[in-house]
Amino acid sequence: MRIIPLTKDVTLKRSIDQGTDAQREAVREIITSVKNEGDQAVELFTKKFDGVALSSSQFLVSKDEIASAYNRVDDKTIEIIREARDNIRDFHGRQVQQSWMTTKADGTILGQKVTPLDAVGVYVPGGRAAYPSTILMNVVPAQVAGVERIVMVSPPQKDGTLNDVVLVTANELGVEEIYKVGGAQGVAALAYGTETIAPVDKIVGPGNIYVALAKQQVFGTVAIDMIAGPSEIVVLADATAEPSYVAADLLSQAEHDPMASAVLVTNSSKLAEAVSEEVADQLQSLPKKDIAEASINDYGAIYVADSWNEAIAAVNELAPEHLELMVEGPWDVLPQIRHAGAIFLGKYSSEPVGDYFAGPNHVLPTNGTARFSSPLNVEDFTKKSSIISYSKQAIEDNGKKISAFARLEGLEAHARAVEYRLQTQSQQKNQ
Ligand code: HSO
Ligand code: ZN
Repeated sequence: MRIIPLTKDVTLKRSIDQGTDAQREAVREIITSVKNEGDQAVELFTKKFDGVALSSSQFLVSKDEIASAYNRVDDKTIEIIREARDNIRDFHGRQVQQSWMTTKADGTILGQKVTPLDAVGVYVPGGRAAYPSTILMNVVPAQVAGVERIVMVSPPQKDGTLNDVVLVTANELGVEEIYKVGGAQGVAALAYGTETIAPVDKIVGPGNIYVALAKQQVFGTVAIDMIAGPSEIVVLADATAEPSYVAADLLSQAEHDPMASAVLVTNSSKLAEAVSEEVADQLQSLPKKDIAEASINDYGAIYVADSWNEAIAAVNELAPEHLELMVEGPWDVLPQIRHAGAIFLGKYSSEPVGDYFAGPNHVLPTNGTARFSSPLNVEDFTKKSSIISYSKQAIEDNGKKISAFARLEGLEAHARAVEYRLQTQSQQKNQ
């Protein structure tokens, strides 16, 4: 791994696929067809892109399909999924926001009413990227928020089925509406609805470039989550860190994607050397060696800082998706960290602990967006309404100010609407 002296202008080499004009145009056409022709268009695109002829009556996964998936997934796996689900539920349960009201001395009541979204669609990618952990991370917060209708869509395999573990995970969450529909056509079906798929209010979940572009294009008709870039990890380590742990954690994210970025920031050149060697060693035996190696070579780096303060500044500059603090006193460092999607403290908090099991969400801001955004959370599946109940006393005390404000903006009807309330009963009758 490259060892680079830390200079002031440290950047995490990142790249996100923005798509080409041709891809954007292709997605636009797919969306328009689904919007206009519904199921018929979805059938056509499923045949064309997934290579399987499903009629719309076969889109919905049946109870039999779920039952048969259970036959091929072992009990241990199901137990682990359940335990992870429960941990994630527990954590997200703490995020629930209550509606609130406040009463003023003049009798005015103001408040904020929190309401879950009615319907949410979760996109689950096909193939090897159909991560059951990601299903948990997207569905659980929606359920905790109180969303009544949660729909999953996922591209069918060539034999017209979905991955067994995907079905089992969905069932363990109680998701009953699962459609074997994917790609841009799946996103369009969720956004506009078809004869068999009722539209949703928000679409979340990862997908390939066509899915990402489709989500961007239906945004406004529905809400969407953030468009995630390749995985990122920054390890901030001092001389006390265990090199094999640091290397293993860097590789854990490098194996996600050739464009994933794994970076070590340290003030110890001894550690830098040791981690560099460990990474090279550990790489050799990884099944996904090619991917991890490409990521490490093209996007990986070890930065050696002259001072600890410079190291911290670099981390904040990078604003990584995942940050590990493998330092002697991680809790003392925490207050200095301003920008990171998830922060892992101490040598036992390996990043995959958060990917699967601890409870916090693994859908995190990438590409420097941790500067201004947060992990996927319960609030993402709710919205708020303001509550205003003005009292007679309050309108009498403040009405003139309000109508004056309205006239300041040249809005006479606004002013009069308020002034109607200021007139006595008899005045109103005489008008
Ligand atoms: N580290 C990935 C999430 C993931 N890892 C899913 C394993 N499965 C992005 O945060
Ligand atoms: Zn991961």
